[in-house]
Amino acid sequence: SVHAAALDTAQRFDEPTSAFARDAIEGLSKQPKQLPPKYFYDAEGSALFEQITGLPEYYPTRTELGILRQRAAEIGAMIPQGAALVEFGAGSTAKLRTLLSACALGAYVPVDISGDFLNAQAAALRLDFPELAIYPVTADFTAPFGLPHTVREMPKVGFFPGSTIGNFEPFEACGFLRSARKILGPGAMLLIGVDLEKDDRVLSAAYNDAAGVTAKFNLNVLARINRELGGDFDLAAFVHRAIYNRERHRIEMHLISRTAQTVHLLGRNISFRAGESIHTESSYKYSVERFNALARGSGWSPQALWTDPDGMFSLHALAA
Ligand code: AVJ
Repeated sequence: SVHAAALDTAQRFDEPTSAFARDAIEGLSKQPKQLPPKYFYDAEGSALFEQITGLPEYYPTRTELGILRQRAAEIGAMIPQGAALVEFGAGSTAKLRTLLSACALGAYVPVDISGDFLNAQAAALRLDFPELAIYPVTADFTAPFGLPHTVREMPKVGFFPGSTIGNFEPFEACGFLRSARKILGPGAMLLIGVDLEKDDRVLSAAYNDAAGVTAKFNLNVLARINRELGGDFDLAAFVHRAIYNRERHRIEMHLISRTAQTVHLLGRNISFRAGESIHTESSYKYSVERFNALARGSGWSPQALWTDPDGMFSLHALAA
């Protein structure tokens, strides 16, 4: 029946859904169980994340935007005229708009796995920046991809805000930085947002908000497995938990099974003990020193650094 399900999967699913199916089965077969955080972001999950960014406890988004706005002139001055800005994973455009207003770009190259999202974002940007050349690239930015030929002669500036790098294991973060340096080429610069280590209570509150939006966001990955892969997760049978693991410098999000239960997915039986966890996300936090060491170890030279007055979040300029 496992074989039949695999065949069925190959026939019924498009390529992204098949990848989701493979990763879900693989992660849920591990001990301890896990799911990759990139699957949080379907339409429902992206809307929930947008809501998270406006929560009083969730400081990263507003703090990074504050740094960009406060330091826009300084940051803009570091971006060469006519540069191509390559954004790894195009999200909300508020941060980008701040940059656009502070420098004279030759082109904007958003790179994202969702082509639909890229096109909608490009259309919205064109209204406000009609002169800006936009060349969207539909690709998984964690793997090597080519830049459009139209930007070949332009200076390159990578943009990776939001502390998305925090979702990578340290070895993956190093791999990403190396690959970004190769993609952007010699003489490039990388502007990257990195969340900083801080008081446990502040970190805990940011991932255990009082309104329960983060819990919904976390549980949505199970809802998505049900919707797209035909699983039968009972969402009420799992509870959201986020803890700060100080030894490993990371917030861990888990979904804890309330009871002993068996879930069915693509012909498999997935059994849970009462209290058993699915590890759904790690969000690594860095000190400035540890991030600079990671950057140097990945071939980059730290050039400039900006933080907010409370030292909550950092924005780094690295040179290739
Ligand atoms: C988008 C990865 C930066 O780790 O803070 C927010 C995702 N998870 N609340 C983060 C997230 C739970 C977020 N990143």
